[in-house]
Amino acid sequence: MPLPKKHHLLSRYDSFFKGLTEKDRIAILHDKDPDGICSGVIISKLVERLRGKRVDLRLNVPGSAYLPTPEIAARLKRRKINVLIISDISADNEPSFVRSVSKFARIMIIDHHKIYNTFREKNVIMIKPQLLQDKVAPSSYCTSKFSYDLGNRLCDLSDLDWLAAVGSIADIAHAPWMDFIRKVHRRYKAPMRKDLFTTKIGQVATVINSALVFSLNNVPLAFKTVYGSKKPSDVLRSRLHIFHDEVQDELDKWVDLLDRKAERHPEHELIVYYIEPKFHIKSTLSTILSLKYPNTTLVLLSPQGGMITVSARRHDQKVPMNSLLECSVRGLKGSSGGGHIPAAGGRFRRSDLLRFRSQLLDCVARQRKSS
Ligand SMILES: [Mn+2]
Repeated sequence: MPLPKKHHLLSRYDSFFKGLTEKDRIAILHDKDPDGICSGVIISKLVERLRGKRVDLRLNVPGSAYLPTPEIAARLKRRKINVLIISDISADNEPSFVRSVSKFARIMIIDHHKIYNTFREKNVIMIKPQLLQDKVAPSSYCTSKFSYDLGNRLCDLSDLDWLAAVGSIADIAHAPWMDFIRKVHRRYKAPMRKDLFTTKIGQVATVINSALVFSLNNVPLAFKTVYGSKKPSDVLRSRLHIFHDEVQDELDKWVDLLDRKAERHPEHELIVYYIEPKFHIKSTLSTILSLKYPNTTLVLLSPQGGMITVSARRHDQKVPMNSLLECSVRGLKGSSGGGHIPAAGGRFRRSDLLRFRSQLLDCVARQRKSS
């Protein structure tokens, strides 16, 4: 474990969790991908084990947005929440949300995205891997593994090791943790394979992901299923798996269509791919494609209501996808963009598609020149 033994941030983390009582009204707000689900469950189990009572409220950001909204703040207030734990969401990118909730609740942000803001409020704690150590890049220290390592210092979470492994595989954040991943595979009698997504542990990531991609209405079901599962096969045998085949067919279809439909810019090592898929497969599809084209910048676009959402991937990390998207949506009204170096996401209005495309080409050219 690369975490330091002593650190002022760790002591703040410890007192936050040790100070929770059954009288507190605790909410968990987690991201709606496998790492968000697994880390949300790990943290909620930590809360349950420490205070002898489950979290009072589970939430995710609705729709295609990933940052928390004023409606969520209002809902927390209505439900008399006085402790909010946020997992796998860079809530510091929405400081007004954090500040407004901090008026009535203590806040703990556990996340591994880029740092966008820091907080002076005494009742706001933000913990990210890069604030504690520099051995492992934040994008390779997924929130599930991070919250597992953090929580294990306070009470025994070793029965949740498989969730930390699932999150790491799902986020392509396994590389620094191969000893741990091998150990987890041995413990659950799952043979290791080169493609980790095909092992029994990796399949858990795929099954959770397919259910979420099929419909975001499955987020509560996914959380509940994982919370109630003692081992990987419990998830694989659960109702969650019924979404898998249909989503897989749709993914295969768009992988095959790339050759015919995508826009290629070999001089920029760039592929722009506009898709209109049946399910929300864009992020998963870009992850699959980034493993297939590791030395190419992949930008996938798809319409969602009046907006277009973007996924950007670059497996060899030669171009930082978070800054690339931040740059490409600059000045576009109602837009957002950011994330990790190898993987980022964003959105902008449909009417700005051409402007986004030309800004993207400018930004790629500029970033490649400067690197
Ligand atoms: Mn994550």
